[in-house]
Amino acid sequence: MREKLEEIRAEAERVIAKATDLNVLEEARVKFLGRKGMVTDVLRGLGQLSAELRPVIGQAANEIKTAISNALDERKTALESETSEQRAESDRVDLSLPGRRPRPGHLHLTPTVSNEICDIFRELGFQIATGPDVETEYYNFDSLNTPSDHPARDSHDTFFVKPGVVLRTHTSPVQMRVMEKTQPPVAVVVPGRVYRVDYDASHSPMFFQVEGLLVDKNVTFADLKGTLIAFVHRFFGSDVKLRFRPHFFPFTEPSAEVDISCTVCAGKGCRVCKNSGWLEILGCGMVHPEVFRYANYDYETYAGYAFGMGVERIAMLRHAISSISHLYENDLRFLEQF
Ligand code: 2U9
Repeated sequence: MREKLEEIRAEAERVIAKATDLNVLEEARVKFLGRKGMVTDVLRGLGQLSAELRPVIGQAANEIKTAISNALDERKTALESETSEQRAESDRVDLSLPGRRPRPGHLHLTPTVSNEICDIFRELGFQIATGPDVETEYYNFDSLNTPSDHPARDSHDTFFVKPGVVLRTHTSPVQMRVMEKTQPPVAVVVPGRVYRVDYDASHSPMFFQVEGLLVDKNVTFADLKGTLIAFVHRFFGSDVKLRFRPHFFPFTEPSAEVDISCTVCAGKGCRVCKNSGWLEILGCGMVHPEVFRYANYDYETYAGYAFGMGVERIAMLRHAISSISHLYENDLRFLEQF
């Protein structure tokens, strides 16, 4: 019996010393000291021993039980400190590593260009005005001298929200609302989204415009030219030439379209300007007397000029961007260039 106990002790010591994790150690405790364990087995059999042997073997079995229990506790403590050391090592923060710099975001090219345009006109004395994207036909067309049979008012060109209500096709209704509330002198630029049923390489159904309006006494076409020349020279450079071509808009008379000498070939002729040497950048004109009548302005006393430009078009010309879709696809490899 004694020998059997010594064998159990030796095996227990071996198993405990080899245990590399706490689960193996728990299995060893069950195997040797558990309810059906090897030492418990010996203690349970003590009753069958002679009266002389019983206390001797009983004492030896209890000593071995204590020894195995102590060995299990020691090994458990050792394993626990090993795993916490390992964890400390794997969690160690290397303070000497360079930090990860977050990439800063920035404004998209279109609002950047819109802000630049507005800033130039602000320096020239204009104020910024804004208004609703959803407009009445009255403000978008009628008050701007656009007759009800004008092709622009067709549902093939204009998005109708419901009869009499449209997505504005230009920011001009904002100028009309400003005139209704303010007496001259008025000098405003109006940035904002506009909507037209139009979609190809140079047109998007929603795009950004900046329009301007100035009304005062003694305003002439020469003032309009001077302002636009100053704007173009500030935005594109002072060596850029301008050309005013007669045009027609219902809300201005006379009206003109403005071309600049090609920013790519300086007027020599290239693919971008289709060999003409010129690029169309905006429209303008003197405010039509009928528009003043709608605004309750005295057209005998006051005169005014107005202009309008598409922001994406200006951005595309400045950066030689071939398709407006680049400005709407949100590909960071494209956008990060600006
Ligand atoms: C009022 C009176 C007159 C605004 C004007 C243009 C000329 C013009 C186009 C340029 C390219 C629109 O984005 S585009 O398609 N605009 O050519 N806009 S004059 O005239 C006004 C506006 C408001 C009360």
